[in-house]
Amino acid sequence: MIRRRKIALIGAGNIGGTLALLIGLRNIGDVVLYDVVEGMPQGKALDISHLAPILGCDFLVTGTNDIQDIKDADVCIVTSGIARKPGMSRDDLVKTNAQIIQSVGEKIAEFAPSSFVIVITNPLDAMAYLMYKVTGFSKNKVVGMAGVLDTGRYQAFLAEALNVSVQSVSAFVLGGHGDDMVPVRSYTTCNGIPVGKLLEATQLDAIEQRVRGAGGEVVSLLKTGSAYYSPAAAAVQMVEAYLFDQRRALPAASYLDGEYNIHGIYLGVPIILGKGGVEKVLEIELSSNEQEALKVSASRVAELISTLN
Ligand code: TXD
Repeated sequence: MIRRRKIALIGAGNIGGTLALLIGLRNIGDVVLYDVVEGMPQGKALDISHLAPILGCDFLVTGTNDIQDIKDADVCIVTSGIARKPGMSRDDLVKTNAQIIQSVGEKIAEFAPSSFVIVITNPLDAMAYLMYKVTGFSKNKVVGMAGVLDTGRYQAFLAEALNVSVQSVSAFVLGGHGDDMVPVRSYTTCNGIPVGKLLEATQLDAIEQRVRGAGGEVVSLLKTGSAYYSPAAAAVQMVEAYLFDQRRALPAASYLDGEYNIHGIYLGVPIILGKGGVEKVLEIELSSNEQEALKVSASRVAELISTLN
């Protein structure tokens, strides 16, 4: 029987609302927008449903304050939680957001037990780990979105410096979604040409530092919250890889069970994403600096996760 795909957006704030729009525009599936704020998801859904005829996209979008409406979703994208304000680190969100993720995870397990879960809520790696633990889902069905976003930032800055199309830059950012994330220069190219052959090392250092701080740069400019257009776009890339079984290679926060000599945490690594969720974690050779940086990032994530237990 042909069944329309159902995507539950848990959190209908800045990212959730943008996700509903992008999913509709790209005809990925039907959307249920859920939030605890009375009426807000319903208002956003109604508004988006009015654009469907204008732009010719046939999809159903509904808003709700009843979590049971996520029932039998194929994908759950979780943005529920508070966002950073200027002066806050992602880690400052852990106490509040952990409680929210705990309750949301229990509901996902109850109402959407076969769904693929993409966590966006910060601090990302710790929240993805908590979601994995709370839902009891297999490790390949719970993933965190950050690497695609951080890689997009790296690509954008490099394309600007090289004065080339963003489509000519292939980049990689691994590690935790924090100030110690790891832009992997040794695998970053402009149409196959290693960026180290096109830009000075000092220029690349500055770009990579800007990537690490890009989230904070947006927060300090917006003053009222954090980035949402690019995070939503990054999650859309992951939803499409899963629902369309693209077997796409991309960086995402995944459960490590010995890969990269790291055990028992979520961390941004290269994966293959397809209909089975995280089909495979790709273990790639890193330079000694990159290996060390990944280890440092992993220890920071592990430290934050230890505060959850
Ligand atoms: O790359 C990444 N992973 C990050 C993630 C990129 C940018 C933003 N990052 C984080 O995503 C950010 O730090 C937040 O933790 C989340 C969501 O960011 P967003 O900008 O969408 O925050 P909003 O606009 O505050 O939306 C959060 C919504 C808001 O409407 C709340 O009412 C709702 O979450 N909320 C809940 N929804 C459902 N269930 C519960 N319990 C709940 N609590 C709050």
